[in-house]
This record gives sequence, structure tokens and C-alpha cells, in this order.
Amino acid sequence: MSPKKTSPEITMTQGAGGEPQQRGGETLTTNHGVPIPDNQNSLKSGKRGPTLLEDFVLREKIFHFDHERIPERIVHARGTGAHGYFECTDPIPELTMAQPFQEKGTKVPVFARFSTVAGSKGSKDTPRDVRGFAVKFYTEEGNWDLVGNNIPVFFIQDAMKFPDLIHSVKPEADRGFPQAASAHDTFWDFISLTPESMNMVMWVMSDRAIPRSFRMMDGFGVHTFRFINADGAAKFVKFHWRSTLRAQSTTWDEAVKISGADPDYQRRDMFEAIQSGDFPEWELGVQVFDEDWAAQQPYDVLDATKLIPEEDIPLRIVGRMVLDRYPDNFFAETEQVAFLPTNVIPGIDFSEDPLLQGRLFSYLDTQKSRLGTTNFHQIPVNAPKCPMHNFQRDGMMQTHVHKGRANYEPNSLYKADEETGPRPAEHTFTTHPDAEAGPKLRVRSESFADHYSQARQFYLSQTKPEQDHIVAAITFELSKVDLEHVREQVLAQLRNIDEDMAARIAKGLNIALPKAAEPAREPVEMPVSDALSIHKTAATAPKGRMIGVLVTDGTEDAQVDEIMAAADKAGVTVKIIAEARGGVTLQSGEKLAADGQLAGSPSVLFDAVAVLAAPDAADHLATLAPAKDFVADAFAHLKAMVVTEAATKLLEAVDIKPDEFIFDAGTALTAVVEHAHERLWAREAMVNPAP
Ligand code: HDE
Repeated sequence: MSPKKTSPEITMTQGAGGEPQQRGGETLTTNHGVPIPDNQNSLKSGKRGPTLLEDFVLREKIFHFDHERIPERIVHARGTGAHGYFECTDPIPELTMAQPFQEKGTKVPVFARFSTVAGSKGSKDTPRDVRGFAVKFYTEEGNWDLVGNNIPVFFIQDAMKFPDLIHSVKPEADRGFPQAASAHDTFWDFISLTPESMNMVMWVMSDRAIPRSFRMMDGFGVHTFRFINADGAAKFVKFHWRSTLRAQSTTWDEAVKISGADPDYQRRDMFEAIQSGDFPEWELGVQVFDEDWAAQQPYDVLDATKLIPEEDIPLRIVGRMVLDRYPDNFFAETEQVAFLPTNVIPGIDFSEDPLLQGRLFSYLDTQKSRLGTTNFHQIPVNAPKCPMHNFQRDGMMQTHVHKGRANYEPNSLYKADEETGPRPAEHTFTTHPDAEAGPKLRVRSESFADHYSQARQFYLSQTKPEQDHIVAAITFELSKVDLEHVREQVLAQLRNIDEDMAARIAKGLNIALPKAAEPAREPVEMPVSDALSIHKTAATAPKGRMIGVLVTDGTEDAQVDEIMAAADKAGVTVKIIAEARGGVTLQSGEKLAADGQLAGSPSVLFDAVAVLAAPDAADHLATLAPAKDFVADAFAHLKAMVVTEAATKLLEAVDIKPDEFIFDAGTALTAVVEHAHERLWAREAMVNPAP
């Protein structure tokens, strides 16, 4: 029954230890494609010696084997699945715009999985239990998963109780049994305290819970869903699968004995029927009704413990499902299939059933823990068969190689003839408003439409240097933007914030100002706010700052001491910098250790600097590149600088002209401390003018 292939020529010999050695056919390789010479023996040190750590062939094989299992489903762990198709026999476009129901004869591929609920993956097929009946429709508008059971009602009314229900029916927590059975204390304890379960108890104690075969049971969507037609009109709907073989059950005694004789009874039945061409088949029926009808019933249609009698609303058969192909690989398909009640397509909508609403959260969550990655939709059995595009990227086990750089939206990369990515379609999914809760909308409130007023308030609240910095920053950023139209789009936005700012930036880029962007709502003028400016609210004392004091052999001891004392008092940290880390010999002959070597302690690390060069050391200092950078950067970064007379040589070497933030060590030594929290903004216009 397995697929037949042309048999390759395989030869078999005996290895030295009598082990079978086969050759021929395709070459056996590692997972990385390296040919494997021997699949019987590990690599050892000598014939009878220990196995070598370098045996990557053995290690890879065992490593992979060790990780072959994934967590089983917390419920519905034991099951079997099959591929097939759904065919529309009676189109209902007046009720729903769902693609499978638009035209007679439309065929949609499906994958269905049938399961027991309570038992583990390796449990028997025939316990007394509900059976899962889950169908994934691979439609042209995405996957629709109808994840139902073979019983039309459920135990509980609210998702909040599901973990309790399942805990109670699973093997008891202290003893770990009974497996796949509801006949025990905890289940009946819970049930006895949960009157809402009484309807379902009737069903699970009936023969429905011991079906003869998966092929001979009906399926139900259980919850009330909604159909939405192309005009947006909604109706409630219940889904029914009706087996063409009609429902049939075993007797209890048979079910018990089958579990010994063939624990795989129902799985085997499905496999053998499909392999022999006797394809299982179900009709899909719908019960459609409106809110008025629902309001007149003695039960709530949002209550999953209730069904709608077929006598009240007869089934309308709209299609059929045929399962005609057993999976090629049980693990890859049946074990990895991930059903999601959230998988609905345009034309199908949820109801407010609180059990269904809880399921909408649960299934996506569970797939991450079972399949280990948010990319589980890329596993072939889960992947939609229609085109699928979005801007979600990366993540564990990403197998799709996205091209280009459009991983965000909106983008205008299409204007540069680049890959631009997909866009939302206008007429796809609509959800139906709930009468009590009000409309569900995917809209942005108009009260969010002012995009510029606060941006303008911010800009106008800045000091002149702060505004210069904004202008310079945007000019810099846009100068790195290669796409001309993107630079223009930004300027068009900026004009709505401040015309002068936009003009300066355009000048800095040397491009023409484009037309201003159309504001969604006219901005309003807001008063200047000093709180928005760093400069206007700046510190008034140097506490917490750090200064760098560059010393040489012969530096006056008193100068160092005085700076240290002032810094200590002001809460300022001092770092002594010298050409060599070992430090210098001061004028008195005392050694002064350095905190940093000049070449490794540039002035960018300090808030203000002092250069206490001694006369004899000044010429040498003025030749050192790190010394020149030290003062040139401090100057360019608008910092306060205290210099000895000898050190002016160093300033001259880098063409620094004295200004009000360059202080003489002889008269204003401690200015390096006092101005450590400030910068001379007036200097900026000279050293680094903004456009
Ligand atoms: Fe499920 N259920 N369920 N369930 N269910 C799962 O999802 C859950 C409920 C059903 O063949 C899990 O992928 C919650 C009703 C079927 O792979 C999990 C609640 C109905 C299958 C989960 C319910 C079902 C599942 C475990 C209450 C009938 C197997 C693995 C709010 C309409 C699908 C997985 C398959 C599987 C949660 C109630 C049917 C944990 C929280 C009611 C047929 O997500």
C-alpha cells in the first residue's frame, strides 16, 4: 500500500564484524549534504576502543533523534488526518461571500483531522469520548478552519472553565491514571458541580461517544457563527457535517474489546478505506437564522451547551467533503497540522459565544508551544494555498527568503521601481456589530487627525541653538537618503510644521521646496512651552559632570590641587590625563599618577578640559596629534577650556582663537569646574553653522 518506486540496485555485503553493509541507490548524506561512508559503525579509537568525539556523523544522527518529538496536543492528542476536497453543491452567495460557497462545483482542497479528546497520543482509539472533527479549507481567500466535534453541544458555556474541565477528565493528578477515560472521581466531581454540562453529559454517555468509525460519525461546528454576504448583511449559522455512511456506533462491550484487539482501530479504518479507494464522504449542512428568530428561542444561541433542533431549522445541504488521500507522512502533516478557529475568511464571522471567544485566543497560543515558532504557518500542511504576502519577517525557523528592503508599510519604494510589498484590499473582511457592545470598527478616530500642531509647538519652544540642531540633524539624515522623492516627501511634511525650518533644510540639501503635504486636519497654533526645551530648563551647577585635566612634567602642583579642591566641592569628577599612563613629575618633584593615557582619553569623554602644560613641555605637546585633537575637539564641541600660558602653543597649533570660554589658568583656573555643565552656543555658529 506504500507508494511504489522503481527499485534501485542495492547490494549487500558483510562488514568485518558480520554487520550488514548495503551499497547502491541514492547516496546517504548528513543533514548538511556530506556523503556518509558507513551507517553501521561509529568512529572509534582502534577496533575496540572508545568512540571519538569528532564523529560528527554519529553525533548528528543521535542529536536529531533525541529531538524527534514535539509536545502533544493538550487535548485531542490522539488523532488521524486525511487530505481531500470540499465541493459546493448548492451555492449560497445571498447568505455569504465565502469563496467556497459562491458557485456550484467550486472545489476547495481540505485537510481533516479526527481525534479523541482526553487520551494521550499513544492511547487507544475507542474510549468513551467526544471526537474532534477539524477541517482546514485551503480557500482562494485564505485558510478557513472549522474546528468542531462529533457532538453538537459542549460541556461548558464559558472559556474560563475549559482548563478545569480538561484537568478533571485527564488522568488524576496524584496517580497518573486513568488514561483516556472519563470514568473516575475528578471528572464526575466537576460534572456534578457544573449543571451547565448536563446536556453534554447526555450526549457523551450516549452511543455518540463510541463511534464505529471516524467515517461513520457526524460533525458539528458547535458554536453559532455568522455568515456575511457581499452587502455586509449578517445571519447566524450553525455548521453540520453529515456522514454519507450515516452515524453508527459500537456497543460499549465491543469498544472495550476493540481497544485490546486493535488500539488503532479507527486510524487503521481511515487508512484502509482511503487506500482502497472507498473515500469517506460528508455533506455540509447549514442552519441559518437571524437575530429575531434567535431572540424568540427558549435558549441563547450564543450558549454552546445548546443546539438548534433540526425540526426548528432544517439543514440546508450546501456541499460535500471527500477525503481521498492519506498523508504521505504522519508527523509532517497530521501531527504538525495547526487548526485555528481564528482562521476565518471573508463571509464567515464569529459570534459572541464566550466559549468561542476564548478559543480565538487559545489556538494561536498553543501552536507556538507545540510547533515552537511563530512561523508555523510555513509548514506545508498549514500554509495557505492562495498567495500570501505581508510585512511580517524573521523569527525562528524562517524559511521564506524575502527579497528587497520593503519590510514596512506605508512605503514609496515603488516610485524608485523597487519591490514595494503588498497593500490591504478594500473589500475583504467585515465583522458584524454586536447589538449590545456596539460596532466593531477598524478605523482611526477623527480626533487623532491633527498631526502638526504639537510638532510646531515643540519646534517653536526650542532655543535658537536647539532649532539649529534640529535643522542640522534633519539635513544630515536626508543627505543620507538616496531616494530623491523620499527627501521631497519629508520636506512636504516639514512645511506644515514650520516654513522657515523647511526652507533652511531645503537650502542645506540644495533642493527646491516641494508643495506642502495636505494636512488631514488644519493645525492650530499652540503657545510656546519652555518645558519642551532642554536649554531653557538646563542645570545651573556643574554637579555630576566630569572634567579632564591634561598635565605634563613640570605642571604646577598648586594648579592641580586647586582644581581638585574646587571639583570636590562642586561634586565634579576629575580625570588626570598624561602622555603616559604612569603619570608625570610635577614642578615640586612629586609624582602624579594619571587616570588615562592621552591617546586613549580624548576630550569627548569630558564635559570641560584643562591643559596645564609646563613651559618646557609645551613645544613637545604641540606636536602630538592626540593633544591637538584634545583641544580641537573640546573647542569644536563648545566646551570650556582652561589653559596655561605655555599651552596656548597647542591652541595655536590647531588655530584656536581665544573666546569667552577659553580661560587663563593663571587667573581663572577653576572655570573648568564652574562651566563644566555648559557649552558656548555662540561658538557654534563659527565652528559648525547650521544651514
Ligand atoms: Fe479545542 N483545543 N478548545 N475545542 N479543539 C485544541 O488546539 C480549547 C473546544 C477542538 O485536530 C487545542 O491545536 C479551548 C470546543 C478540536 O488538531 C487547544 C476551548 C471544540 C481540536 C484547544 C476549547 C473544540 C482542539 C489543543 C474552550 C468543539 C483538535 C491543540 C474555550 C467545537 C484539532 C490545538 C486538531 C484542539 C483549546 C473548546 C474542538 C489547546 C481553550 C468547544 C477538534 O488550543
